[in-house]
Amino acid sequence: MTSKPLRLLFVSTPVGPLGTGLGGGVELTLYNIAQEMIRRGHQLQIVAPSDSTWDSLPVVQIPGNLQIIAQSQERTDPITMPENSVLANMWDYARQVQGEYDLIVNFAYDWLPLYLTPFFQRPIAHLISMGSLSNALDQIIRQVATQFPSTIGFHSLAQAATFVLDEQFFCLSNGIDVSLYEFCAQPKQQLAWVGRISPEKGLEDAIAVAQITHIPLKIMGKLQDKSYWEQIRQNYPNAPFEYLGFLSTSQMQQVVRQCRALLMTHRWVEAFGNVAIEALACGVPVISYRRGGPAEIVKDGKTGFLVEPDSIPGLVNAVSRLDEINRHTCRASAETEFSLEALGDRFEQWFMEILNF
Ligand code: HBI
Repeated sequence: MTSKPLRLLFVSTPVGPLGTGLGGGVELTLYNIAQEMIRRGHQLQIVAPSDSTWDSLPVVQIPGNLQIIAQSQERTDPITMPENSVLANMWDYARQVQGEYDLIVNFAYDWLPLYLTPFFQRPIAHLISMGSLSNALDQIIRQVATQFPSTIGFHSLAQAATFVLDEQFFCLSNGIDVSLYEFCAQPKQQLAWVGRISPEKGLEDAIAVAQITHIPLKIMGKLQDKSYWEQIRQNYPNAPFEYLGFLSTSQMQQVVRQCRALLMTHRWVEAFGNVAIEALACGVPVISYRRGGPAEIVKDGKTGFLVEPDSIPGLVNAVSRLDEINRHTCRASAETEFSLEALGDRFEQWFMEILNF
């Protein structure tokens, strides 16, 4: 606990209202850390796009047009802003109320809040939720890291490394409410894949594993790229897989906990991999490409297996070794390293560093 309660303003991602799954992993992170900060006695206000459905937390809903998702743009694309931008509107609101808060926390992976930092009277902590995708964003992140040391926060060292920063940054890892996940000792003969269905997540490799091993694959997550999904279905007409849609955390963990393993087949440097710690919390081993955040979460041979990136034979071999993993070890690693308690400690440490406590 910091010496005194902090007054915190959390400004959400502009790609979708909270509760729709459009915000991907950063939505879950925001929810978890907001809950934990309130539990610790801090005052909290969340600012998010209209139609957010988080009734259990204090959300100011801001109208305006959503931002294009950064991963759909080219590295050299100029920064784009729609007319009546919800991102601009959220930050205009933050400007107006900043005097009521000790610290503002930015959850958007966007240029504007970073550029606005020196214009604000209150410090802004930036949680960067993905690896490097855009030259313009990389540059403004480096600029803020230089001008405002330790205000840039990442989820993993691999993610931070994609930005080539000399300056100081803070590594938060991530965390979940482990009590929402139920341990399962005796899984069914099935595998899980959870994530936004979009090319950077490499779903086709997991389906190839299902085809080769004849182990049914349960797919969960937001169907973000329909043409990509149709392409996969055409390429693997007979593979044993079932798409269950975008499920709530409790519905998702009900399915994942009964699986022999979670497969992580991402093409890009996954900033962290929330689904990995969610699976571990259910006692489910994680088989992941040795790439990005999951490589800092999975203990190879202990809580799952790290596989040579993009190697389907590597994934298949790891599936054949699953009986070497003790499912209790998976649960224990979630409880010690990735609990809300552990996450809250890291965020408070970050806030105190920024506020020079
Ligand atoms: N794109 N422009 C933009 N802004 C975001 O905040 C954003 C995004 N794409 C994906 C995303 N956030 C989240 O799904 C990931 O950070 C987890």
